[in-house]
Amino acid sequence: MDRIISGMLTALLAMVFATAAAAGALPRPQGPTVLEVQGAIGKTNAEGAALFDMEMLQALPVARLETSTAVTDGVRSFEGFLMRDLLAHVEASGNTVTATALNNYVIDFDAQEFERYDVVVAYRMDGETLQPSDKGPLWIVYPRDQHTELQDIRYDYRWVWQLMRLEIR
Ligand SMILES: Nc1nc2c(c(=O)[nH]1)N[C@H]1C(S)=C(S)[C@@H](COP(=O)(O)O)O[C@H]1N2
Ligand SMILES: [Mo]
Repeated sequence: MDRIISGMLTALLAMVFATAAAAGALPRPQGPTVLEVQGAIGKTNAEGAALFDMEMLQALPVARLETSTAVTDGVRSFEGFLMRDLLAHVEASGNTVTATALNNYVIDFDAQEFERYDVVVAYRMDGETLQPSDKGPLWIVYPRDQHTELQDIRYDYRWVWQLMRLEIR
């Protein structure tokens, strides 16, 4: 009898853990939140949102990009994560991504763009952590030198610096 009950308990616990995994709880950030993702996402760690501290963002696969920019001199070397990796990580399912920056700059992206191009959300430039006083802590950077069609004013305004929020619709 004891054995049957303990077997049932084990099965019940397994179901509870499987449900928690499927609901996709992300760990809570331990440090200050630097990025908030909201909207059509399958994984959250707060009410309707996925919050990330810098450590969580740096745990994503590291993406490196060498390119010139529209606002700095010469070729810069960026380090961060791919936008599409972040969107997959939170199980984003919308077609439009709205980015908001600390200075209240807001712009919409077609989510397909992040499949077509290796768009990087950078936290380092030339080995230095991006500071909020200079494009940081997060800067959306496009592989501008790798694709001539990205060397265009329509893309320059998508290089959102001081990124703080993404909303998926
Ligand atoms: N956070 C933030 N990112 C931004 C902007 C802004 O005002 N705030 N301006 C955009 C625009 S309109 C352009 S053309 C490029 C370059 O802006 P700049 O020429 O003012 O440096 O950055 C884009 N990213
Ligand atoms: Mo601009």
